[in-house]
Amino acid sequence: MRINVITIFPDYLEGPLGLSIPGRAREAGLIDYHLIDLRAYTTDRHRTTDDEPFGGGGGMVMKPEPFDEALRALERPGHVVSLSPRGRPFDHDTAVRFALESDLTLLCGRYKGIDERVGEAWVDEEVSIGDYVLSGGEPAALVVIDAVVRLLPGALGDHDSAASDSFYEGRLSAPAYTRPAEHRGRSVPDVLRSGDHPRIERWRTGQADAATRQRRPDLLDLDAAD
Ligand code: 6GU
Repeated sequence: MRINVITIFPDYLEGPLGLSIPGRAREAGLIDYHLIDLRAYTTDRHRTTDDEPFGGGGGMVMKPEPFDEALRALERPGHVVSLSPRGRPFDHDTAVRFALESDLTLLCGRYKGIDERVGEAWVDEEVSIGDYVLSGGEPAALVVIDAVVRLLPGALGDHDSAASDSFYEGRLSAPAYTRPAEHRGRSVPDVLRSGDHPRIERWRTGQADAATRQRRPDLLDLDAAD
C-alpha cells in the first residue's frame, strides 16, 4: 500500500511515521509513505498557500492551485481523502475500507479549510476524527494512518491482538492486566489466572459488554449501527 500526504508540514509527520507500528510496517515493506510539501507546488515568491475568503468573515482559506498541482503530479492518487472537521466521522469501518485501497492520498487542510473546488474535482470523501477543531489536518492524518496500518496483514504479527482490540466486534475491549499479580494491594481477577480459557473468554465478553453499555451505549444501539 502507498499513502500520499499533502501538507504544509511534512516534518510534522516524518517522525511519528518512523516509529512504532507505522515505522515497522514501512521497514517490512507493507507500506510506503510519501510526504508531499504543498509549498513545492506554489509559484509565487512567498510560496503562498492561503488567501482571504470570498464573502468575508475571519480566517484564511487554502488556495486551490497548489493542491491541484500536487495532485496532478501524483502518478496514482488512488482514493483521495480530505481531513476536515466538516467530514464524516472516521471510525473502525472507515479504517477497514481504507486498508483495502492500494493507494490512498490524504489532504491536510489548515485555517478555514481548503477551497471547495479541490473537493469537487479530486476528493472522494472528507473525514473528521472527532467533534473538536484541530489547528490542521496533520494530527488527524497520523490518526488515520495509524488506524489503517495496524489493519494491514502482517503489521501486528499477531492476529489475536487485532481481534481483541476495541471496536473489532463493534464494542469496547475487556480490561487488561499483566504482572505482577498483586500491585499496591490490588489483585488481578482470579479468572484470568485460572487457565480455564472458555471461562476467561466468557468473563472478557461480559466485561466488554458492561463497559460498552456504560461508556458507549451508542455502539449497541442497533438503529444507529450500520
Ligand atoms: Cl480531520 N481536521 C481538523 N482541522 N480538525 C479536526 C479534524 C480534522 N477532525 C476533528 N477536528
